[in-house]
Amino acid sequence: MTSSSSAPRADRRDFPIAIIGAGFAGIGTAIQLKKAGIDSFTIFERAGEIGGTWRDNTYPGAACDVPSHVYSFSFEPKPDWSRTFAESWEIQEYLLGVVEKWKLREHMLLDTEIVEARFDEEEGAWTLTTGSGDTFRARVVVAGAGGLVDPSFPDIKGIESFAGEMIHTARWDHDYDLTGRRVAVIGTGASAVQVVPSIAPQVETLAVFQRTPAWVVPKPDHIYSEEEKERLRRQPWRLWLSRTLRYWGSELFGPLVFLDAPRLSRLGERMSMRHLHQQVKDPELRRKLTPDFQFGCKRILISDDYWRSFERDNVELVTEPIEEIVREGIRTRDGALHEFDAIVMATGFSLNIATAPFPVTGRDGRTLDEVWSGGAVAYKGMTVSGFPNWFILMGPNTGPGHTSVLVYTEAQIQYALQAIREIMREDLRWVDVKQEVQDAYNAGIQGRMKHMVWSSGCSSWYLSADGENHSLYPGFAAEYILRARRFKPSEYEIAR
Ligand code: N01
Repeated sequence: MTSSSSAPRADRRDFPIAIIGAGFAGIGTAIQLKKAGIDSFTIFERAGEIGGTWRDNTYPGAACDVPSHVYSFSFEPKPDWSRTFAESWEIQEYLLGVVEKWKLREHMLLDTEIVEARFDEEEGAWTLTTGSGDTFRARVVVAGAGGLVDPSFPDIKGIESFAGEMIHTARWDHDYDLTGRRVAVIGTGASAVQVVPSIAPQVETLAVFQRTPAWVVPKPDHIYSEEEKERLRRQPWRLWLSRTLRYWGSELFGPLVFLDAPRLSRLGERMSMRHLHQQVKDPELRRKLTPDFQFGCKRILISDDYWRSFERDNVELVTEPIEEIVREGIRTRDGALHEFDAIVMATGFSLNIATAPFPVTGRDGRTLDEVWSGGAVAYKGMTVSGFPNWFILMGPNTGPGHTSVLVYTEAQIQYALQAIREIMREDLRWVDVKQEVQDAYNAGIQGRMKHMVWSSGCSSWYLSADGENHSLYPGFAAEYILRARRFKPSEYEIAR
């Protein structure tokens, strides 16, 4: 950093690299840079601790709905996960352990938010400005700021007038005790299916406000015994096999989840309906919980205890639309007032994939938000024409609907690493993806979208206001990995 005295050693080197964000993406990049012998990087993290999603989402029941043997770094396998679908705290512990092991803290500036980035073509460097006004010069930026970060509060009339406790799932208030309280949960997405069954036994009453029911499938969870963990520790091939089988298993079933193929979707719908029948006895309740959109159009949820929660005497499903939030609670459109001590917002996140994380100014003074005003687009989800030496992780059209996001992230890290090596080896000033290369790639991606189930007519956070999908990758993870496996200088404009 040119002005801060607390800068780590990275800025004394002649090839400073900035990593933005200390979640899975940023930590994975740092490890791979270290492995490649490149030490001149700094990780900027706006929060006071590493972990991203797994630091922020600590609501009761928070867990990953992807098995941990694949939802972990392939290069940092962990044989002793306590269960198939690890809880949030265990994933956070894993990340903390990895950070210690690779001594990444000495590269890290916590509580340091980047608020602006500006590229200098002559110098071939980015100037990053922090919230406190310090500046940092980086030859390359790897942006791993995350896609689902900032909690989204719904635009409900009177939301500020509620006199009780309002908690968002992604910013859980652990000091507030829900025991014996009258609680509402708004939302029925991936966070809600975890928090509802976890708090239901503790609260006096729980009302779940559902706008759209979701397809829910069984969760094949399993607690690993000490013997199993020991076997995985002693015989690493077992862990590798478990990861490999889970990865290819999700690829095999991928089309059921992402293709707009009604016959395939019906298989999923039947499985989910069977699950619903096993969990809920009341036919009227089942009707209310049954989605009317195609399987996979919105994110498929995995739970063995969400639907079952509605069988409890203290849990109610409210399908009447919310009219307004008032001092005492929630008024529904039929005029009924539902009184609560606390409202839990399980209403998701602003989609940070689709916008620049902060003002980013590239060549010719153009900003990323201007360039993305018609929708976020990046070559292979990573590089944007006009923004040289800037690599995005978990960027546009790289989210999976069917498998671990980390397999995509690892491919992106390798791509960025190849580019960094090329820039260093050839002493390049900058590399900037050619506009025509990016356009052709994006045309292919958007062309395939019409065959994807996400475009089959439901509304979801996957889609932008104009109905385009700039979030998910329309295909198999293996195909994305193949496409991202090589950084090709010929696809880039190069300045020496
Ligand atoms: O949020 P969501 P989430 N009135 O946006 C409802 C990841 N994740 O936090 O469907 C009433 O999915 C909204 O209703 P509708 C995962 O990628 C991963 O649950 O729009 N309701 C919906 O039901 C996931 O997709 C894990 O009609 C309102 C809910 O709020 C993403 O995070 C775990 C409303 C929001 O659902 C987001 O999941 C958890 C209103 N005004 C999350 N506004 C893993 O296990 C919104 N809703 C990896």
